[in-house]
Amino acid sequence: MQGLIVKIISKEYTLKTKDGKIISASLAGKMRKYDHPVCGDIVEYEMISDRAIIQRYHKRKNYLIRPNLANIDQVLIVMSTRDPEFSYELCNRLIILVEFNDIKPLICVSKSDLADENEIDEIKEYYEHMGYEVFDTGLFDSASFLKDILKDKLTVLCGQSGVGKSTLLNKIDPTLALKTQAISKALNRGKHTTRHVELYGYHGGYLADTPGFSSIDLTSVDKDTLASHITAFKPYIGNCRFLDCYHINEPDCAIKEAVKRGVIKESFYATYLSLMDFLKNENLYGDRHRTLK
Ligand SMILES: Nc1nc2c(ncn2[C@@H]2O[C@H](COP(=O)(O)OP(=O)(O)O)[C@@H](O)[C@H]2O)c(=O)[nH]1
Ligand SMILES: [Mg+2]
Ligand SMILES: [Zn+2]
Repeated sequence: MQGLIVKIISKEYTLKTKDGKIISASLAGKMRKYDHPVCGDIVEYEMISDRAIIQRYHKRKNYLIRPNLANIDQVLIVMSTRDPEFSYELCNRLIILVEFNDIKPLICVSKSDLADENEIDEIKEYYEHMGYEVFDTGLFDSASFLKDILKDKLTVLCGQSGVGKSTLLNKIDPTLALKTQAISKALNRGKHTTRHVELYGYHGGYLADTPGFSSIDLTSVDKDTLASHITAFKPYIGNCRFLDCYHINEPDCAIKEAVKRGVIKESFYATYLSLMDFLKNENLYGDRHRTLK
């Protein structure tokens, strides 16, 4: 029988079954020595004397270490115009990390009432021009766009504290805002507490909140393939003189040409360069220190 893992607290797994029931389950003994399933995993379970026992998990579409989740459809990056101030640099880094993990990024510019229209248009133009979807929302908006975005999808919400994530969720479902708030607090207790991830059902899909910006892990990012995952770069991949071009200082680089022509924004490319620099020097930092600050 099949189920989706929606919550894990130590060895206790909570599954949503195919017919919509919520049940608890544990891992089969044979699974304990291997890679454990995580929230978002589709699992096969058997009923063994009234207890659901997870036998295996299905092949994953993608996987994040922190937050520990699988099969994510999209990450909604919430960035406010003010308090805190909009940062292209942070937004770019998140986009690139999300895309490296084969997840679709969506950008939500919040607190649009605190900036003038030109500024919002500039942000939208910047990202839309490179192929990304951008939404904006302010104090007086209903945020109904969010309902459509979340429908039938597993969405991870991320963004610095104070950008307006809870406010946004409150507008579409106050219980959702409360639930994700509780988890953020639990997650922020201390750096080394076990992270408990939970998926909240909404509109046929699921939502997971993340505690903060620095929590997306870099451990899986690979400098050899990073560029080919980036939407803004994709139209130019394969057009460089060298097949193994890193798009840094090689001659006849199609990415650098696109930056010159302004079709890839210079500051976006600069974020790519700083990430590559970080990855190239990773041995200096040590493998366990790859979470981007
Ligand atoms: N002016 C304005 N303030 C907002 C907006 N959204 C949220 N806020 C305020 O920003 C603060 C942080 O919001 P909150 O939803 O708790 O942020 P979170 O930490 O991302 O969940 C609160 O004081 C909100 O009232 C907005 O669209 N416009
Ligand atoms: Mg909040
Ligand atoms: Zn190149």
